[in-house]
Parts: sequence; structure tokens; C-alpha cells
Amino acid sequence: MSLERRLRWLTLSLFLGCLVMVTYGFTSYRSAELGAWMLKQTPTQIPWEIIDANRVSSGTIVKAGTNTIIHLPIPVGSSGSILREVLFGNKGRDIRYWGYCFAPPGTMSTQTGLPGKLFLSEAERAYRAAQVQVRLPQFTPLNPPTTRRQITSTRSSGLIRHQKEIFSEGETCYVMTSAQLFIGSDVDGDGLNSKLEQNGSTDPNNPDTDGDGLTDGEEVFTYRTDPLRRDTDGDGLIDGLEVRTGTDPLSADTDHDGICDGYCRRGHTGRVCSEFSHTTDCTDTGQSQWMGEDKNLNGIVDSGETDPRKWSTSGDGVSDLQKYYSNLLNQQTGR
Ligand SMILES: [Ca+2]
Ligand SMILES: [Ca+2]
Ligand SMILES: [Ca+2]
Ligand SMILES: [Ca+2]
Repeated sequence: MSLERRLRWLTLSLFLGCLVMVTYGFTSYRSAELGAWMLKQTPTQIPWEIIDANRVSSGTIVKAGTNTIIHLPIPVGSSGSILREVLFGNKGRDIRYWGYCFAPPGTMSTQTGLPGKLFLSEAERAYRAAQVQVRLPQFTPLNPPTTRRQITSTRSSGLIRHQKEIFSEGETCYVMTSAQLFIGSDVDGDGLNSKLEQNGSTDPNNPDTDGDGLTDGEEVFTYRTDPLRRDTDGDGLIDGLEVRTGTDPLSADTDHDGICDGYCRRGHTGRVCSEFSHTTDCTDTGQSQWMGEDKNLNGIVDSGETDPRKWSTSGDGVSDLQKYYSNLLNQQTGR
């Protein structure tokens, strides 16, 4: 048998195996309703898709409303594993999804009735917790049996509960989502999976693409800065230094005193520009002067500088900008 034929058989066997396991899982719930529903609906009405390890590795999309089997690649992360949120593109708070990963052969638990450990997105858990119906809703893959009634029930078996946050390389998992998910591996360990790195043109093998001291994942999810610009707000201070010293990496003038945090000038369109700005907006008209509170861009208030976090550095009620112009006037008039 050729390699190609063998692979085809392997995929078909896996598909049928998954189908049997999913059906087994649902039919062993105390509610026979779900199993019957699955048998009736699968596979003719809900499409199936198998995503191989190569596609997960380079990043791909899990379609909504599709029974999806994903194979996690080796490596999947920087340490042999990947967090659920990173794998599924940090959308768990907005998108309802759930699934489970198949347990290694011989270790299948019959306690939960499903062939592996379960995961539910934050949105799915919140949705389930908010359900207050006394009657159980109709079960579907997008409506797994985790109602409030069941969560507060004293029964411990047969319930879908969140059990899994860490995914290991080489695992095979089932996932069902209500909206498309951008999934992928994270070999540089920056918290941004390969699909999101592709979408944002960052380097999937470099945790800090622009070299500003913040990882690509921190920039996208935590600070909302641009992972491709060292100095997102154009005030001359690189993003990582601003986070460390307590100025706002998204505001060129953190303390609103009229002087930018680092060292900058206005470009011909009025945009704040620093030495890191290389856009046409920053073309020098020769009319705007370089100004700034931390002129040597080292994150320290040195002698002769003002504090970019204080409107009035000396605390005398006169703004740093007013002081700047007073000093300038004094120098010009020789006082
Ligand atoms: Ca990454
Ligand atoms: Ca960065
Ligand atoms: Ca900056
Ligand atoms: Ca300022």
C-alpha cells in the first residue's frame, strides 16, 4: 500500500474513531436525549473538519458551527505546551466555544462520559452560569449540558465542566465554536499564536518583533501598542521603557502639560514625531522645534529635565510648559 493510501486510511480511521468516541461520549450521559440528538444530527447536518498539525503550526481558522478535530503540532509552544487562550487566539471572553482533548489510549475516564478532558471558553462558562431555566434546554454541540441547574446540582458525574487550560504538543482535540477562531502554535512564546502573528505581520519566531522591550503578545493584548513600532505614540520613548517608568505608551504627553514625554517635534501634518518615526507624516518642515521632558530618552528625570508624569514637576502650580517658555524668555532677554 502506498504511503499516500496509508495516510488516507489513517485519516478515515481517525475520523470514524472520533465519531464513535463523540457519540460514545454523548450517549453515556445520563440524558439519552443528547446522544439521540447527536446520532440524528451527525454527520449529515453538522459538517466535520480535520485540521492537521501542519496547519495548526502555521496558523489557521476553526469555522463556526463545525465539528472540528485538531492535531496539535510538535512543537506547539516554547515549552512543550500552550495555554488554551493562546492556542485559540485570546477570544475566549467574546466567543463561546468548547471541546475536549482525547485521553491517551487506556486512560479514558468513564466518569465524565466524554473521552478526555473538557475545556469551555470564558464566554461559554459565563453563558452557562447565567442560564436559570428549570428545564434542561435542548442539547446541541453549541449548547452542551452545563446549565445552572446542573452546575448547582449535587450530581458530580455526567456534567460538562471546564477542566483543561494547558494543551500539550501532539494532542488531538475536538472543538465546537459559535464564531470563527484564529488558532495556531506559539513557538516563540510571546502569547500571540501563529495565525495572529500572520494577520499582524509580526515574526512568529521572534517574541519582540520591533525590539522595544514588550513582547508581541503584550503589545497586542495588554498595552494595545503597535508590535511593529518601537515608539507607538511618537514621543521618542520606546514602548517598553514607557511601561517600565510609568508613562503612557499610547499618549505622547502623559501629564498633559503640553510637552511630550520624551523628545519630539511636530511633522508637517501636525503629528507628533520622534527619531523613530519614519512616515511621510513626519517630514520636517523646518518650522517645528524639538522639545521634550526626557530629552535623552533614558527614562530618568535628569538635571535640567522635567518629569513627564507631572504637570508641574516642581509642584508650584506653574505648568512645565509655562516654565519652559519663561526660561526661554529669560535666556533671550539675558536675565
Ligand atoms: Ca508567537
Ligand atoms: Ca515589541
Ligand atoms: Ca513612546
Ligand atoms: Ca508632558
